[in-house]
Amino acid sequence: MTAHRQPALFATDPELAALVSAEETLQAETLRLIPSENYVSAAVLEASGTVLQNKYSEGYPGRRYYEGQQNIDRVEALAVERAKGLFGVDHANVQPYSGSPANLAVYLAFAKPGDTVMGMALPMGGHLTHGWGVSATGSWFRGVQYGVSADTGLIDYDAVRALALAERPKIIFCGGTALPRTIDFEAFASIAEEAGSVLVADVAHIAGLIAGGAHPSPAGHVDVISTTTHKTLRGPRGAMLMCREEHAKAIDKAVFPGLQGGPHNQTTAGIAVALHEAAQPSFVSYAHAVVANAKALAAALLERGFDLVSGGTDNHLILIDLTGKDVPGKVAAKALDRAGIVVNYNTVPFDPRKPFDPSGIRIGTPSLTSRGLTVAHMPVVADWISRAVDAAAKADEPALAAIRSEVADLMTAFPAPGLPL
Ligand code: DSN
Repeated sequence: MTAHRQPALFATDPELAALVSAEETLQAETLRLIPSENYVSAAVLEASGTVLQNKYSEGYPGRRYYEGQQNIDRVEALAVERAKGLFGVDHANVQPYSGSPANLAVYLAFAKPGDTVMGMALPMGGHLTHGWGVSATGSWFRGVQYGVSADTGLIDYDAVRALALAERPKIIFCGGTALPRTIDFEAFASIAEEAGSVLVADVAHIAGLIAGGAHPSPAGHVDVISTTTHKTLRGPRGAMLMCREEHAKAIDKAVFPGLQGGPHNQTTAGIAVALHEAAQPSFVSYAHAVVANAKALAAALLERGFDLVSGGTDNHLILIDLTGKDVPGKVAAKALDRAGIVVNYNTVPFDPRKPFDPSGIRIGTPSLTSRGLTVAHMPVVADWISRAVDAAAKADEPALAAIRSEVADLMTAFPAPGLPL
């Protein structure tokens, strides 16, 4: 029998262990282009799977409702200090379970049900929790939404200002999930100040780029920074809220006891390790390489006749509008998956198609950069995408299988962090 990476799990529950092994193989052999995914390091993986799992610790370091916090308090304090240092903020709360609960805590801290809140519309690149109708944030609050200009695919800051001044929202969210361009936090700050709104930067997608100096920081411009920890930041699945000192009490109270119970201490440990890694010089190189790869990939896709929302990218993310290719996003995404290239189908701004069957695919470079791929590989990646989309149009399964084999060959030469060789 071959040695197993999780021997105890394999002995206790071979059925589940086999699924974990299969996922390891899938992640190792495929080209993962989902821009919100990444590979955590072996150190983050180890920290996230420790006996810290066994401990309840409602409250905050030094102010808990359970005893036995000698080590847990220090773990959380370490994560908090590292977050403050890395992002240059007064206060950090590392307890939110993930991005949506983090954003809900922001609502709880600064608004009352029925209040007007403002964010980018989901089909324009925003997030569900920025006041979109099907989310609790769009049912319990009155969400007003901005978008991008139809001509440029860019945020029209004059239109955002006009909406904010007309609506005077309690909270304005900037940031989103499908924004290929730099967010102008200073412009949002001046709008929020004029409108009398609390400004929240949801930087979940770009937190690692900010930490590595490859995207301007919202620190000093916004009231609250909300982020997940598992995207470009390369930590475990969790979230953080960071803010000015004046908002610290409101944020902490909203997270606990307002919204959550005991923090997930094993995740806090993983976040602490990820923040330590993100403070190293190598992470600065990583963040800049993510952007360089995305720009090179965008250029290679444009050369191959793809239409990109906003014409390209400034960050880690590319939104491809497939309208001109006559292959809808979902068909393309599923064909790419069969070719070993993992993406997600996505609405594009002003999409005439439905969200579950939209016109676009969303890709990004955080994961491939973590594996060491460089700008020299991006024409190859663009070629695979182009060939796979053509194959999807012709239902050419052998062509997709051929790409899958080429992808696996290259990926085998670039092992992923945290995965078995
Ligand atoms: N699911 C995240 C993403 O893929 O962007 C947003 O919550």
